[in-house]
Parts: sequence; structure tokens; C-alpha cells
Amino acid sequence: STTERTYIMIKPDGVQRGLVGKIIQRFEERGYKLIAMKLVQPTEQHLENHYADLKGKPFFPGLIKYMASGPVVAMVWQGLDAVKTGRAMLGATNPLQSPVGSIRGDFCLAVGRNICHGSDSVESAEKEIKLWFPEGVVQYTSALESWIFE
Ligand code: DAT
Ligand code: MG
Repeated sequence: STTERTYIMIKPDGVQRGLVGKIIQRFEERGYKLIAMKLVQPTEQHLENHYADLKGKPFFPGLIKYMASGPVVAMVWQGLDAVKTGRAMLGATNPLQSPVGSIRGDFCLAVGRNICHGSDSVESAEKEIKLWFPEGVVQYTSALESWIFE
């Protein structure tokens, strides 16, 4: 559906490396609509909530520490097939397995420093959007809509 939503987050390394603009640009150029965005310093508690499914993995403590090491850019993007296409635009979890042309495939090398997050299903997107934007998203009309969708 053209109103599918995904939660995309630029991780602390993406922010520190000055890749915020480039990552946003890819979603804008593809035709997705930005409906929420903020720069936040997440707490470890909040991140443990976000990554609850991974609790118990050997890399979990390091993941939480890395994710809490600086501000992240939290965003919600809306458009056709936003979840699956968003994941394809990010690339694989391991940047070395990410195709050139994807965000991870172009900008990073290590799985523990993979610069961005994207929801893996519509259900997790809904959960993540609620977790990061309890205040809700922004409603507005995009002037581009009729040029991007039939
Ligand atoms: P993704 O971010 O592609 O959805 P995931 O949800 O399985 O991947 O894991 C969340 C993050 O945890 C991932 O972006 C990087 C880190 N991670 C996953 N597997 C890892 C591993 N084997 N070693 C170190 N970090 C890992
Ligand atoms: Mg994931």
C-alpha cells in the first residue's frame, strides 16, 4: 500500500560520520514521504526495548553500548512497499554482504558499525514507530504524490 510506513534510524556512527544528509536524500529521491524525524540521544533502557528480540545474543551488550554512544536520527518514511524496499535500500545486516549501491554497501564495512536501522516487517515497523514517536507522526499533503503514484 502507498501508505505503508517504516522506521528508519541513522545510528551514532552514521551521525558522527556526517552521513545524515546522504541517507535522507536516498529516501527522498526514491519517492518516500518523510512523516516524522528527530535527533535523539537514546537511553540504554530505550534501546534494550527497541532490540528486545536480540536480548541474549552474544553481541547484545556491545550493540546497546554502540547504539547509546551518541545521538541517532529517528525517522518514519511512508510509501509503496516502504518496509521491504527500505530494507533493500539499507542492504544486508553485514555490510560486506550488502550490494554496492545500497547504503551499507556504499558507506560501511563492519556489522557492528552498520550506520543505519530499518524495520524488518510491517508489524515491527508499527511497534518501533510507537516506541520512538509516542507523540505520533505528522500529517500533511505531499505535492509530489500524484507524480510518484498513479
Ligand atoms: P538488522 O539491523 O539488519 O535488522 P538484526 O536486527 O539481526 O539486523 O540485528 C540488529 C543489529 O545488531 C545489526 O544491525 C547489527 C547488530 N548485529 C547483528 N548481528 C550481529 C553479529 N553477528 N555481530 C555483531 N553485531 C551484530
Ligand atoms: Mg533488525
